[in-house]
Amino acid sequence: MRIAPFVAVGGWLIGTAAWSAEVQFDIVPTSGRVIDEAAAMVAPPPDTDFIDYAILAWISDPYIPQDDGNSAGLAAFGANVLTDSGVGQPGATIADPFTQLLPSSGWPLDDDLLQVGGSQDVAFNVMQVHLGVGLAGPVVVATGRINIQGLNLAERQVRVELSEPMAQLIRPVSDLSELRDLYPRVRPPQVSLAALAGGIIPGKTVHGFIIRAAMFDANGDGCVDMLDFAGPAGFIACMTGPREAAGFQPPSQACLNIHDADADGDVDLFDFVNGFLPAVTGPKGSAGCP
Ligand SMILES: [Ca+2]
Ligand SMILES: [Ca+2]
Ligand SMILES: [Ca+2]
Repeated sequence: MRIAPFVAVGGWLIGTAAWSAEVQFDIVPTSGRVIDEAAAMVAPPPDTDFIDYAILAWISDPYIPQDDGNSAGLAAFGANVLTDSGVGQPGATIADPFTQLLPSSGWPLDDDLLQVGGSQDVAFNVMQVHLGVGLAGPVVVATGRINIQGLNLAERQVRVELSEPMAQLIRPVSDLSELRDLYPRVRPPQVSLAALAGGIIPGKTVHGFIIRAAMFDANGDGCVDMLDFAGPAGFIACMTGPREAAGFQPPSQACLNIHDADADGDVDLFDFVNGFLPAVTGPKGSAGCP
């Protein structure tokens, strides 16, 4: 975990009372195959070097005065993307309607991306501000890819998460004189926009995701078939028999990750009958695994 200070763009209007609302953030995979929805686990397709992701943000429990719902929303965001992949990561891309807050849209430090951030240009392009962003539900604020090149995901899973998320909100202005005080040189017609950015508030992260090999798919082709039974790293190669048996030798971690259906530390007949067999799809291109 690394701490990175949030860098605000010069000219931002800070100093008004923070609008009381909470902003949540999550990072979700947008490619690969979801193998456990609840645990947010994704298995990459074979022969791929990247898993795509999106960073989402949304305003929860907002205090929005009636009639002012359209003059609020997300003005800016920032977060770090952390992974334990151990390989260098590419930068992220900021999504509309935000523009890059920082010179780089993600500075890699080892395998982490620091300060992925974007902002609406509230101070300088008042007329172009998009209101309501993040109010109705999660919006994509940035996209990117996690590099998994050369990683053996059967041996080790890769965690992807956000840290230090921060947000700045556009908040409704009930009294136009408040805006005139803050923008003394802005002409009256522009002041009628009645929205301004409040202070920076810390966001809350939801869960992130895990990249790992799919159960029983030893060769990572997305199907479970004879190749995964009898081939390299297949069920036969990993089979140890029950851990209660005399002379039991534990299998490798990779074997456990892929073939130990009941997570009891062995690969035995129970795992075959209750895990592997029900998971069989047939070979790639067959009806069970198109
Ligand atoms: Ca397979
Ligand atoms: Ca067992
Ligand atoms: Ca087992």
